[in-house]
Amino acid sequence: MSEPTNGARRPHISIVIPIYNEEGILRSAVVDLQDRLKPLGWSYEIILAENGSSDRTVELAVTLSERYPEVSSFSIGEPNYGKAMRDGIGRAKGEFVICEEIDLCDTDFHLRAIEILEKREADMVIGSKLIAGAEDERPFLRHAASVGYTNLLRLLLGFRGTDTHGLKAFRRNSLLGEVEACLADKDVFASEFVIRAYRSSNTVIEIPVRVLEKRPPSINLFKRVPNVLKNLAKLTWMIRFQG
Ligand SMILES: Nc1nc2c(ncn2[C@@H]2O[C@H](COP(=O)(O)OP(=O)(O)OP(=O)(O)O)[C@@H](O)[C@H]2O)c(=O)[nH]1
Ligand SMILES: [Mg+2]
Repeated sequence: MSEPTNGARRPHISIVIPIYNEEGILRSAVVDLQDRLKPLGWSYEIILAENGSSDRTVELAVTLSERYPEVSSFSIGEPNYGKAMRDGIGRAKGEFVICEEIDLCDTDFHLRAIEILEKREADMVIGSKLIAGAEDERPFLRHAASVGYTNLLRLLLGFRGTDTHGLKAFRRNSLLGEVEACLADKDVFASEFVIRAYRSSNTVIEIPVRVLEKRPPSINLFKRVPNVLKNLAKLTWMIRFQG
């Protein structure tokens, strides 16, 4: 496992971005994100959490972390979204953590979520693409799959929200225990984390977001289904029967 390329600073806000085979948009997304963060005057870090890429993603992430003091990166073995997020959150030094996606980088969500967290109106804010007022501009099939997935979570696990895969922002100290308690990895980590947050003593709220991806996802929707269903069955077993 490689160490984060920048170590000493303690920023106020940590933005963790998992990346996998993102050579096409990585550089422009990180540069553009920093351009949009600059006027906000925040003290922040961007953590690029990579695993399993077979293209030039690692090389580009290292170059970005060498070039920009706010950016760091690490790489940990096989492709695994959940493991990358978990490790990225573990390395985050900010009081607030934002879980981003490289094809979204939604500073409008960052602003609204951090304001809510600063005012202590919630411990976790989720940007939902499925709640009233949201605009999901992904292809209809992906939207429908997300609605179906949320309904499954409601049915199997009593999930009370609308979107576990939305962008998230949270107070690190309040939620770190829930992150560490998560047993599911890969795609289902995001759902377990959110469901655990709802079941904990923390206040979780959703706000509507507009989702407009910069590129289609790297992994085909249908290829993800078997793994998601397997992990969902495991998650149901863990949460229903083992707490
Ligand atoms: N480190 C890591 N990052 C990943 C992996 N798979 C996807 N990502 C990253 O996770 C983010 C979201 O991935 P997408 O391919 O856009 O998937 P998506 O269907 O839009 O995501 P969800 O709707 O949140 O499930 C991007 O920043 C990807 O680079 C992985 O195996 N490892
Ligand atoms: Mg996406």
